[in-house]
Amino acid sequence: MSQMTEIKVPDIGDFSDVPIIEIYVNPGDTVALDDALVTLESDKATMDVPASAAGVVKEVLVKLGDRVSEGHLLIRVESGLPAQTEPKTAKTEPIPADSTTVSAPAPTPAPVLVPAPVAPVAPPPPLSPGSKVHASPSVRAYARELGADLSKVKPSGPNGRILREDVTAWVKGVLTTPATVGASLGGSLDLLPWPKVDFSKFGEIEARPLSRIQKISGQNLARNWVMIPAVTYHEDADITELEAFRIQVNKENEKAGGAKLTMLAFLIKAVVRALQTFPAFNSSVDGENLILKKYFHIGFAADTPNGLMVPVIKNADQKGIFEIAQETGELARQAREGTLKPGDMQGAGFTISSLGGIGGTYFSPIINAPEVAILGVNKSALKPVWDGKAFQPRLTLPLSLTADHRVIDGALATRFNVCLAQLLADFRRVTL
Ligand code: CAO
Repeated sequence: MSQMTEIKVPDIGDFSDVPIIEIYVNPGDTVALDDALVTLESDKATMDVPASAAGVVKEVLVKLGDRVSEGHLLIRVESGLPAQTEPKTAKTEPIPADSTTVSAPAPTPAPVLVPAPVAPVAPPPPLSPGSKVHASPSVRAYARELGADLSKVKPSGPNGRILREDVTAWVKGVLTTPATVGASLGGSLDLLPWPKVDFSKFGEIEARPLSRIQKISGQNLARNWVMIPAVTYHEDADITELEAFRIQVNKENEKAGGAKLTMLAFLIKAVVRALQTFPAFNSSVDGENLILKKYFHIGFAADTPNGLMVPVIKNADQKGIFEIAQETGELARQAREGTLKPGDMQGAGFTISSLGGIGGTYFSPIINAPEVAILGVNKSALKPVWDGKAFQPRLTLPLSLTADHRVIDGALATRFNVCLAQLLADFRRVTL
């Protein structure tokens, strides 16, 4: 048999004449026990009045802005369930008047609205000093659940109140804004807009549109720079013997009209060997998992007239150095001519960026996500190296390894560099 329950304002302590600032139900709505029906707000706290019976809302007897006190009839609910004789106390939440944080709700329902020190259930998002956020406890709880910073949410409710939909809209906005993708919802980057300068005020200028490749790689690089906690580790490899060997083989091959060995091809082969020793460098972060790749696809940065491209040598572990040299040359040519196929730029597990043909000493390459490391190489140079008795001229190759610190710490990165330098110093080790 159905029964009508009258839901009234419960005991709200010393307060009276408190305005209703939100009404969550309309006639015909079904409510469950303890669902928030209305929110009251005094100058010190907000409070949800919960449903003391489950059922269908028959009448809403108040409207926004009405002032109510204990015992004021709010809503009639029809239900088959027996009504609770004693209405539950309201859920209260103090409003921080001038604090710098949004307070969490009191851990146990307090019958009064007086703000009490409360233990936050989660680290509260910061508010700018002096600011005041108007939101009901349920909306605050919803925001906390999503990690939304209420001080950043644009309110659309009466008197500047933040509604549940406002929080949802803010979260959606954060998720679809490229600059903040991946940043924690509560800690978006909050960057200043890009400076707008009229350069022509200072002298003659020419506006040249960025190429398509520059735009695409620019977005990737910016994301990788911002999202990866990356550290660059430097090492010098003694390539005196390796370079002598390369020159000797190339001379022999020149006579026979064969292909030319490049330092990049040796580097790819040595890197594959180092990756086999340190599998974490051939991995990707995927949510809670680290994906370790059993294949060895090595990307290499190619400088093209239209911008940077990264072709990939697939299964480099199964290829000889001549084959790798020939393939890098061919892919670099295609990159420069703009004829690379998409498949030729996919699947890399590790990337090498060689500036050795140009110069430089060291640099900090940016990791090509979702990879976790990249090796930068500059121009080899003869350097005096102390052998215990005298300085010897040694051909030294500067290596710059950037690694994702979430996966690779400094000790591991340095071990990788030392291993790579040993492989290059004595290439016979590659076969061990
Ligand atoms: N030290 C000294 N000399 C080197 C060297 C090194 N580390 N690496 C290459 N060289 C020499 C080569 O031996 C070659 O000389 P020879 O013609 O006398 O043999 C000359 O430099 C030119 O080499 P290369 O750069 O044309 O060829 P490569 O195989 O070394 O590199 C490629 C190919 C595609 C990596 C290169 O052409 C390229 O595009 N590099 C730029 C990569 C880049 O832009 N990285 C930055 C990314 S972040 O902005």
